[in-house]
Amino acid sequence: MPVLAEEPTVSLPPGHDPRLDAIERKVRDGVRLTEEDGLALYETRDVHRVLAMADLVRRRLHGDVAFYNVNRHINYTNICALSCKFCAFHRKKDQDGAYEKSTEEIVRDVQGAAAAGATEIHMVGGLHPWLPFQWYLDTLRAMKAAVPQIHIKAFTAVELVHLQRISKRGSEGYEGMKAVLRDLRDAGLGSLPGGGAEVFDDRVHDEAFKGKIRGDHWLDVHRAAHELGLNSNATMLYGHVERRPERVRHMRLLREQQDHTLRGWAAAQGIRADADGGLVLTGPASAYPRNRLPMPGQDGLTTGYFQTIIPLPFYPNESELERLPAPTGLENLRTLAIARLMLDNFPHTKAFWIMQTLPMTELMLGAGADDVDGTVVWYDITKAVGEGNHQETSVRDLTKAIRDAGFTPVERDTLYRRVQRDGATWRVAN
Ligand code: V47
Repeated sequence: MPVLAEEPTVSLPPGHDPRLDAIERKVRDGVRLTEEDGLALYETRDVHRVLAMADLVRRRLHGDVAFYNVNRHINYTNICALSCKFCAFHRKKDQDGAYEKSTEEIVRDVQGAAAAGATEIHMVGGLHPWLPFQWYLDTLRAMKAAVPQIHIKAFTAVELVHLQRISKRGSEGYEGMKAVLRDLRDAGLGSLPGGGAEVFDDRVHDEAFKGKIRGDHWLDVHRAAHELGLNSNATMLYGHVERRPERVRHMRLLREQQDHTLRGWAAAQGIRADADGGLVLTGPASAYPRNRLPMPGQDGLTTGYFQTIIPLPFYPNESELERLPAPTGLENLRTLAIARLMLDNFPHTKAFWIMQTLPMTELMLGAGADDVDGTVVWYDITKAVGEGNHQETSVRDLTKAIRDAGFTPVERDTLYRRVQRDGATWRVAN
């Protein structure tokens, strides 16, 4: 008798994971999730239920709106005193491909961006070994003088610590950082991007980006910015040498800092903290008698705050960690959804389309993301698709992707205010 070939294994549907029942109740009731809950969301086979919970939260906050902006990234130099293992962007001074842009070139970029209708410049770079602090102030002033309306979101916490050092305020600690930020703000800095956070963990730090500031220092820089009224974002670079519990802890640390930052605002809004001082902004509507989310200019808002979490999947290509596999699409979706669920006091969750790709971004809009970032992009740091660094999409393509995913596109400025536009001319809507 012929031997029958073995039945191919069929992967069974995930079935019911009872751990998710209690988590879902918490999400529905607006009760904060623990780190253990966060890990359960990572471990469960029922990833679709995780995505659905994140979608519930996202719709409570933003309905079917998905935000995008018209922006331009400027990387003023790739010359960097550091050599982080995950980074394929940095160069040493005499290395092939090293560059630094002059203030004049940057101003031309800003003018070009404004002519194309950009509302925002996102400007970051390496830790340049000899540009003086004055160059940064002069460059910001020149950018603003050329296009006063443009919002400059610039300098990661890592660069800001470098600027503190070169401005000779390194020995002044936290107050020195505030003085640096005050000078930059007065020269035209509008907010801080979320880069340089990586994963807040000392083991991961020492293995993958030794030399960079540690997590507590990154958080201090953002706290100083918030105290000065500057808003900021936060990233999490995952899928390299970190483990899932370290990601969940990273989210918890960001959430705790935001609790402190928004305490005064929440009291003015009649929002009650939980027994541990946690401010959950993702619960049912009845818990928010006035505003659910902070917005610039609101009563009782005297500080800046974290606006959005941006989970960044690791791209191994050309980095020292090239041997590692990039995270899978499913892991990216799951991580985005968990960030939405854990960061219950962050107004926004961004699927940065440049790094997630546009098709994945469409899926992410139904899994917790409410923002896709910008259109006018010349992006140097990672390449998700194709060759070269010209990674631009038109408003038409971006809004089509948002609509195809079943959402309503809304243009925002850097501070998430709605934008009214007539060609390249724009203003913040009332
Ligand atoms: O800080 C570097 C990351 C970040 C790799 O605030 C890498 O709105 C993946 O922070 N694979 C810069 N990631 C990007 C960033 C950002 C992007 C979009 C919007 C905002 C915002 C911020 O890119 C770096 C680092 O964490 N990065 N190398 C890599 N190989």
